[in-house]
Amino acid sequence: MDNSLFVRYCGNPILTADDWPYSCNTVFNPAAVRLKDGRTLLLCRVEDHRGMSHLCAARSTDGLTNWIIDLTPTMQPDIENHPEEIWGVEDSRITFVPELDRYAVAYTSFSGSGPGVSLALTDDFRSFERFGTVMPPEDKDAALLPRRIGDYRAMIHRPVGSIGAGGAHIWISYSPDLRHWGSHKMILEARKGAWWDADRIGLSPPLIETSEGWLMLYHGVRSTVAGKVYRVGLALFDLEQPERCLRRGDPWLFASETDYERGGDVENVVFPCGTTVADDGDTLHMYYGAADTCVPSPHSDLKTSRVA
Ligand code: BMA
Repeated sequence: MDNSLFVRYCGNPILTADDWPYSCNTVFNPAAVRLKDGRTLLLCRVEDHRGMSHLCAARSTDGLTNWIIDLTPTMQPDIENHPEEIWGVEDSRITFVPELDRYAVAYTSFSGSGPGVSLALTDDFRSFERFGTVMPPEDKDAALLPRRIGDYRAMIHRPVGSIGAGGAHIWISYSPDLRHWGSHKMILEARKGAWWDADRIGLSPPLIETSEGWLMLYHGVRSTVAGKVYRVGLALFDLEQPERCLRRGDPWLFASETDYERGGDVENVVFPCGTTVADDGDTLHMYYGAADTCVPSPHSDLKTSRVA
């Protein structure tokens, strides 16, 4: 039975490789942000026919239809200056940072040593100031918080332990300057056994600031004989001490159900990387990759106040 918190848009999927102005294999796992002019920008992961990914921006006035897609890749791997991007750039998350008046884009740089976290700043999603690797491999699923915690910037990310017991859990790290990171703490642990989030977890969209705390949508992965199943759940963290988990939901709240989520390059994957808040201030639009193949969008009636 459906226990989804979200309602799928009837026009799903909203973006596929067929919509793209140039040839590609798949379009998925988009970061999302409302621009200052109210338009929605999705920074989509686009996989080419070599299997390598880059990022490409699509803009829409209503966040659902009439997407204007950049005619060429928006952010390509820059292998000469950033060899850690040799196998592509993937799965970005966007945070608008009012203090900098710029957007911070955290993304996976797929290096020869595995995936790491890279960071870039941009004003316009046309040029990017790259900071290079901020979390070395293996690490991914990162997003910056929109404001400082005390004196420090904070980033959520998901390092992977090399030994079975190391696991794949969600961490927070702090930085004075966006380049040097420390005070690393694990904030949410993958559960064990039969749980839907038993094998590995990772941040999905950037944290959402509400009056109750930082709301986290995270993905959980369970390994089955038929492969991995990705689902989405919720946790809430303290506003001034975001390493303190205040509450964690038990059931998942979003999972693969439709044909476009169950079938594709990687079956049974829903992988959100961005949310936006609609003009009513209450409706949350969640953008996700489905089956590593396309981009649908559901919305929820989740109440969000004081959204950064
Ligand atoms: C994760 C990431 C995502 C991908 C998912 C399912 O590890 O690599 O980019 O969508 O696996 O394949």
